[in-house]
Amino acid sequence: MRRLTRRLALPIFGVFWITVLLFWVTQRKLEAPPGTEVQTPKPSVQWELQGPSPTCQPAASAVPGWLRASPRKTPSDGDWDDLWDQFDERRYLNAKKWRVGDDPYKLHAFNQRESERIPSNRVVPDTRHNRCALLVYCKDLPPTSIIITFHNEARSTLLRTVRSILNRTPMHLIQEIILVDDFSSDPDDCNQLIKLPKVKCLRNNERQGLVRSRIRGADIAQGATLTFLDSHCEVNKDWLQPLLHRVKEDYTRVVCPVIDIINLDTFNYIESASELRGGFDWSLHFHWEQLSPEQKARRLDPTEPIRTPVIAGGLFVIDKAWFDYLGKYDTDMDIWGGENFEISFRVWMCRGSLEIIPCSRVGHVFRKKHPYAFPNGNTNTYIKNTKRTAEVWMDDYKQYYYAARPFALERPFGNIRSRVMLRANLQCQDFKWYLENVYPELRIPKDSSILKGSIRQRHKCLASQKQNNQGSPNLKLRPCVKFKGEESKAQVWAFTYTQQIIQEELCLSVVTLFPGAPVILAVCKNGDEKQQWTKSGSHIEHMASHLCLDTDMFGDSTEAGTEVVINPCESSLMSQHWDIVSS
Ligand SMILES: [Mn+2]
Repeated sequence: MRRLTRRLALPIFGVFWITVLLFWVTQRKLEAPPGTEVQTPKPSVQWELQGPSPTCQPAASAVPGWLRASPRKTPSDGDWDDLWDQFDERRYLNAKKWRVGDDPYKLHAFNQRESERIPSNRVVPDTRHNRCALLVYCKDLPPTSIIITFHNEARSTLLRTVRSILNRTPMHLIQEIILVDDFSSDPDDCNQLIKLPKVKCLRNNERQGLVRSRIRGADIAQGATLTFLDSHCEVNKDWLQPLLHRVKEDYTRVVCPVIDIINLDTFNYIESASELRGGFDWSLHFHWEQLSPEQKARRLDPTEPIRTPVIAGGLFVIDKAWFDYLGKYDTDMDIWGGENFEISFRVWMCRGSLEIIPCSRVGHVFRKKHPYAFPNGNTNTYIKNTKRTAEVWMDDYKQYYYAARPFALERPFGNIRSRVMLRANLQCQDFKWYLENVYPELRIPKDSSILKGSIRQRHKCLASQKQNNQGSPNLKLRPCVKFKGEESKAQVWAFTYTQQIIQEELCLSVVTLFPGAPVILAVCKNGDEKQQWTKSGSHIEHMASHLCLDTDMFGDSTEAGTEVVINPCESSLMSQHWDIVSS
């Protein structure tokens, strides 16, 4: 008996140990924090330089804990169904419906009829890379305050934005949805939506513009992070978790989704390229740009975040305390435009970073024009906002901004003292650092000189002439005027280092590259060969066509019959002889 026990003891002991070992291993696997399973970016050189390694542990905040809002209790699934039932969607939409015979593009610059035909809870294709579905995010992400500002948004698109959020976001991640109605004509556009779960409505008593409206929303937000969205969006599957995850790891990151395209005619949801980032030229004009071949080669994992020099501005997540600490926004910026450069430069230069997260996708209706009026005109507002950005953040490099936008020089831009002080208090890097470390691809022009003055043919001057209720002004030869005022403004031109001939935001351009083609005024577009000119002797040569700026007389040879064209260069022709008299 004793021998048997002794013989069995060894195997029993072995089995016992294997069981204990197995138990221990499985327990460890279950207990492992979710962050360790997250597919982290391959440590390329750039990534190693940026921020701490991904974990679910938040980095220490710049702001004391008591300043941070504590998340509130969220309603249960039962409450949530009741809330939905209280909202009469059909009644909300029908009150403002497109009517047969009206132009469906008139009010919103997109196809209102099509937008209304599409259900508010439609399914959109999952446009993420298939590896995104494998990622695991922190389970204890804090709820966010979603802030949507709008001015006379179509009810159908506004509602679809909100419903897509409620349908495709885990409820516990939404602290609240704050709609900021920037003085729309009908307060009910916003007010009726507070019957939806989590939705709050703030209304401005006068038009404030995007920046001040967003700050108003941010100031009442109770979430630890702020999620800014546009009012004509549809969020895609699991859009929020990857954004909140990145901010939780490091609160200095400001993160954006990839912006898919909702077609403005058909409202089709279209996947956009994911390997893009935000770029700009010296006129502070935003564009999307491809990653360079080297950057693409370094990306081993398509789910890796993309560092971006600037954000498009409409959609992003930022830590609330970090947003406040960094000085929110420049409240003297009006309506829309340019604020994205200001916040982008500020975040980078004051020790934060900007990222596009490929696994987060949000659709947006891209329009060709603004459907609403700017009280001071579209260009004036854009120039004021970008000029404030250049003056506060670009140091001596602002000369290239002025060289690209010569007419911004004499524009009023308000007082910037508080923003300059903010930059000093935050002890931010200078713009040279930004160019070297964040956007080395932006080339610094060799020349920033501006030649400004009138373009004369004998005693006549090249002048723009506004047309009644039409887009771009005409080009004419007019008697030269010296005194100040609208008339003389129409005769001032600037030759820039980009080879453009500019007046305000418009450039001398040609319709075609053939002899006799009319010369017109068109919105300046960097690198557009139709807009590039060079002065050679007394000629002004169009570079792409090698034709010369000329005038043709039609009919009665009066001023009204003069047309500005391009023709084969001939040195003897007086109609091709131009003098530039600087002012
Ligand atoms: Mn938009």
